[in-house]
Amino acid sequence: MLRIELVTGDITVQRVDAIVNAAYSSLLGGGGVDGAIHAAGGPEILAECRRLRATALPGGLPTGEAVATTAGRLHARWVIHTVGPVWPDEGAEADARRRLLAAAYRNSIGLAASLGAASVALPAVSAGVYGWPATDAARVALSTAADAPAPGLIRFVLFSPAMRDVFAEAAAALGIDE
Ligand code: AR6
Repeated sequence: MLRIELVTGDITVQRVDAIVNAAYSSLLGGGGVDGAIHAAGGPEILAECRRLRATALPGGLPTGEAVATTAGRLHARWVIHTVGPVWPDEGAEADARRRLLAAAYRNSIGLAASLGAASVALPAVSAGVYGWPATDAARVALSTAADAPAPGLIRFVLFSPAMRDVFAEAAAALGIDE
């Protein structure tokens, strides 16, 4: 049975098996939730990202894909790094980019499940620096999560009450119980 939760708060303090990071493709850190996760989790996470860059991912992590590292000092076993797409300036690009945003969620949740995680916390990927409009971001996030093959808990951790409200409205529109 899949449970979807919407909470307002800081993803770095969640007690779940896996925490998803909205990363930059270099995996070498950045601002926003990425910066917060590295700051709270400590240098072990960055060290493992650097090892991945030196081995499996010399070109960085492609948009829409996901990779796991240690969660360092966080109350989780894994950080799952994914790269969301930047909101396109041209409308014609929107559908292709939207598929990439869905892929980022699907691959993150799928990787968490395959590692054995029973609970996963996710931020609003692409809805910050990458400029994705909140309502659309919420719709993509929730519809993808509702289709996830994994049993267990999917918790969206929204940084502001306003973003939580947007997710709650999208959940209601999609008929998703939260
Ligand atoms: N907990 C939960 N959500 C947070 C937190 C937090 N501690 N901090 C910020 N958010 P963003 P993106 C929210 O910009 O748009 C980075 O520099 C934030 O309010 O972190 O995917 C990376 O290195 C917003 O709603 O990610 C990349 O270069 C959401 O998390 C780039 O930004 C996502 O905002 C990725 O941009």
